[in-house]
Amino acid sequence: KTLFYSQYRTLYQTAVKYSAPVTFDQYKNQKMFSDVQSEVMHSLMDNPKLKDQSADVKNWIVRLLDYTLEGGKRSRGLVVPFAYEMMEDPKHFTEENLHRARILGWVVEIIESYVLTVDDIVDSSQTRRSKECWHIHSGMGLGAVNDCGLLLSCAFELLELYFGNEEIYSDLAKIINGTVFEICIGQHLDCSYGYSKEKNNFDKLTMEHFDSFTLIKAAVYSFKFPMVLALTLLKDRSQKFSEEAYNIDWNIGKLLQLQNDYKDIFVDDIKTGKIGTDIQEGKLTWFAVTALQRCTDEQRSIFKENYGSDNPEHVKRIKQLFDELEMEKLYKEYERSVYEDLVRRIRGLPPKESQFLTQILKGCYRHFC
Ligand code: DMA
Ligand code: MG
Ligand code: MG
Ligand code: MG
Repeated sequence: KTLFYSQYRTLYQTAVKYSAPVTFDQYKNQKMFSDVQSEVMHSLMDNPKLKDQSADVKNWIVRLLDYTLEGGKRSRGLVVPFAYEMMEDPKHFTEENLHRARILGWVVEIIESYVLTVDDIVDSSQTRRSKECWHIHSGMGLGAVNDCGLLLSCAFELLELYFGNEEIYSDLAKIINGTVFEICIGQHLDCSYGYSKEKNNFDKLTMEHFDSFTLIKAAVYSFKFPMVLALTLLKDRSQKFSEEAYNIDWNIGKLLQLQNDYKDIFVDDIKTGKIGTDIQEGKLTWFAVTALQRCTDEQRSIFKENYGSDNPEHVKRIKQLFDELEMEKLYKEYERSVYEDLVRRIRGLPPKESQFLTQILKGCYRHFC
C-alpha cells in the first residue's frame, strides 16, 4: 500500500526521535535545555512566596542565580533529560515528560550552584568558571553563607512548583535531600582531614582515607544523582540500575575528582577557570598521599614544612617536590588504568546500562585529558 506523506512524516519523526540523542556530547549542544532556564527563572520569581517581596530581595535572588548558574558545562543537569530519553520505553516517551526532565535538570544545576558556592567559601577560593567566586564578587564575604541557603531553597521551591502535587514528589525530595546530606558529610571530611603544620595531622593523609572520603565528596560529581532522578520519571518506575552500574557510576565520580585534583595543581588557571587551592589548603588528595608513599625522609620533612600553607614560596617548593617525584607521569598512568578498568566493567553490563554509561564516561573523560 502507498503511504501518505503525513504517514511518512510521522514515521520519520518517530525514527528521528528514537535515534536521538545519539551521544552525550551531541546532546550537550542542544539548545532546548538552556531555553528552559528562562521559564525556570520566571516560575521562581512569580512564586507566591516571592511575589510580594521587595524589589531589592527579588533583584538579589535573580542576580545570585544568574551569576552562579552561568559558565558551567551543565553536564550534571543535562544527564536528567539525556537519561530519560535513553531509558524510557519509546511507547511511553512523552514530550511533556521530557520537559519535566529538563526542569529536574535545572534543579540539579541549582543544587550544583549551591554546592560550589559553599565549596569556594570553605576552600578560600578566588575564582571559578573564569570569574570571581560569588562570595568575592557579591562583596558579601562570609555573608554569602546565607546566599547558599537561598540557592538550596530555590532548588526545593522549583521542585515544589512543578512536582508538588504529584505522587513522585516525596521520592524526588528524598533523593535530593539524601544527596545533599551525602555531599555535606563528604565536604565536612574534606575540610577536617586537610593537613596543616599547626595541627600536624600527618597521619590523616593515607590512601585508605583518600579512597573512602573522595568517594563521598565526589558523589556530587558522579552521575548517580541525576540518573536516579531520571528513573523516577519513567512509566515503569520499578526500573532500576544494577548494583554494578551504580558502583561504576560512583567510580566515574572518583575519576572526575582525580582529574579535578590534577587540574588544581598541574593545569594553568586560564584553562581551568579557577586558581588552585589544594596545596595551600593542605587537601587530602591522591597527589599528597602518593608523594608521601614515595618520598625519602628528607623529602618528607620538606613536605611537612611546606604543605598546607598559602605562602607562594611554600607552594612552589611543594610543586618542585612533586616534579622530583614525577607525580604527573605517575598520575597519567594511574588515570589511564582507572579509565580502562571502567571501560572494561561497562562492557560487561546489560545493553541499556552499558550504552548509557559509555556515553557518560566519554562525555566527561575527554574534557579532562
Ligand atoms: C569538589 O571539591 C567537591 C565538591 C563537593 C564541590 P573541590 O574543592 O576539589 O572542587 P573545585 O576544585 O571545583 O573547587
Ligand atoms: Mg574547591
Ligand atoms: Mg573543596
Ligand atoms: Mg578541586
